[in-house]
Amino acid sequence: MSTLIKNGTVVNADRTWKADVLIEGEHIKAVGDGLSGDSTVDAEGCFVFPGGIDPHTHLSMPFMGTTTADDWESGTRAALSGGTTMVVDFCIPGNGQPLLDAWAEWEKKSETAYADYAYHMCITYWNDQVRADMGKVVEKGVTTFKHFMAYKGALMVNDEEMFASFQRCAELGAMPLVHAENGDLVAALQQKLLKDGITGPEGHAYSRPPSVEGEAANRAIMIADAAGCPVYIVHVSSIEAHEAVARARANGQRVYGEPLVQHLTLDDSEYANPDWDHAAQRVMSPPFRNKKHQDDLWNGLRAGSLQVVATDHCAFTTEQKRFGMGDFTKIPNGTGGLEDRLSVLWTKGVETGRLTMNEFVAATSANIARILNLYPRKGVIQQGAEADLVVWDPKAGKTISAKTQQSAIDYNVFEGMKVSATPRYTFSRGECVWQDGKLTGQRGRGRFVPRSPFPADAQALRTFKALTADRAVAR
Ligand code: DUC
Ligand code: ZN
Ligand code: ZN
Ligand code: ZN
Repeated sequence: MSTLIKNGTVVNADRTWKADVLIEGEHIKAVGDGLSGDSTVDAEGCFVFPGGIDPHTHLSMPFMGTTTADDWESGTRAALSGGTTMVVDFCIPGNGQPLLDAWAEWEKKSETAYADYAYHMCITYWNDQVRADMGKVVEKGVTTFKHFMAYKGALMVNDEEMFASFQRCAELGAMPLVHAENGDLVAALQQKLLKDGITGPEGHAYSRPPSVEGEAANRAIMIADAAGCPVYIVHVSSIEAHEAVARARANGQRVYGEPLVQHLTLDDSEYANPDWDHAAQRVMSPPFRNKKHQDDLWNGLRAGSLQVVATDHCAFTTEQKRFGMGDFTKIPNGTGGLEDRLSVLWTKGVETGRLTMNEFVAATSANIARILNLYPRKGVIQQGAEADLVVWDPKAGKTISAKTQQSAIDYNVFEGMKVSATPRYTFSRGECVWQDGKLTGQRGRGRFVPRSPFPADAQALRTFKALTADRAVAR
């Protein structure tokens, strides 16, 4: 059974051209002219690009005394509706829980997925068992390990633990990811603000200034340098954190930076909204920043010092947010965005001239596939790749609204935003799973995508000794 996507313009990260795409089974069989298939899909007036990959989601995640409202079913449905065909979710062991037990829980939860998925494993405490289990996790196909430098008393790890884990990553050909905020400073600032009588959502932003993020990003990057491994900084939201990433890259360190679509398009004036619910719905960490920081993140995407755009989709209902009424430190941290990432980035990035279409594809799919070692299975439209693709209609605009969204929550942080483009069709491994505003794929069809360790030349050869010698010369 084959399908021909006809009359569209193919957009990859490296080029744009008029071509038809032939899908056979789960893969792309050919890209070009003069092809024929058993059935035809019309892409006239549309762009055809690789399905979005969101490298940062939290579906059904227990957090801050509750559980995120989007589960694997509503979350991946939301993803497909917006042209995202794969998510990478964070598997988070509870305190002292063995990594493989947490994996089993995540495996069970992800059985309902509509879209393909992978995991990052979180390192939330350290001992010999964790060290050994990291090897098993890599064997099972997860080669990225996340570390929280914030959430003191819960998920946070200290420098010693991080350094041990980073060295283990170097050994395994794995890559650490880091939530970069200085958790000690955040905790101290929270107490100070509460003592001063600041209890509303604006306190959340005051307690997590850019310096808190910049310090942690620099520290994580230096620790990675000492350990001889690459590092990926999640949700880079500030000039300070971006500078740390850019400086390390200029020094030859393999460091990646991931801004979120929310930080690129929404700013800290949201926390000044007198409606408590409105402000609390936008509480996430790091918090939204001002326009100066936003401009800087856009510049980074263009310049290549930041490589990918994610959502950190971590959705809580208004009712859940209200746990923090009277004490902002108890507002569950997180916002949605999974279904709107492509439309918002297209409208605010491509339509405004800030990004080319190719840069858009790089940031939403190709670069993510490369950095996470999924390429060219995912992230590109070419012969042999899996047929994860979007037929993108640049004239099918809509106004974002919670009333029409797939996500299970009762609001949308982009509410009222007019976006200029949406998917006409979304294909996942050759199957049309979303068509003209309707879900056509089956629940549970999503598959786990295992990943291999990173190639030896990427890091195993960069031993600590060689690295320090190189760097001494370079300076
Ligand atoms: N930030 C959030 O806002 N939510 C989940 C975890 C995080 O780091
Ligand atoms: Zn985080
Ligand atoms: Zn996150
Ligand atoms: Zn395949």
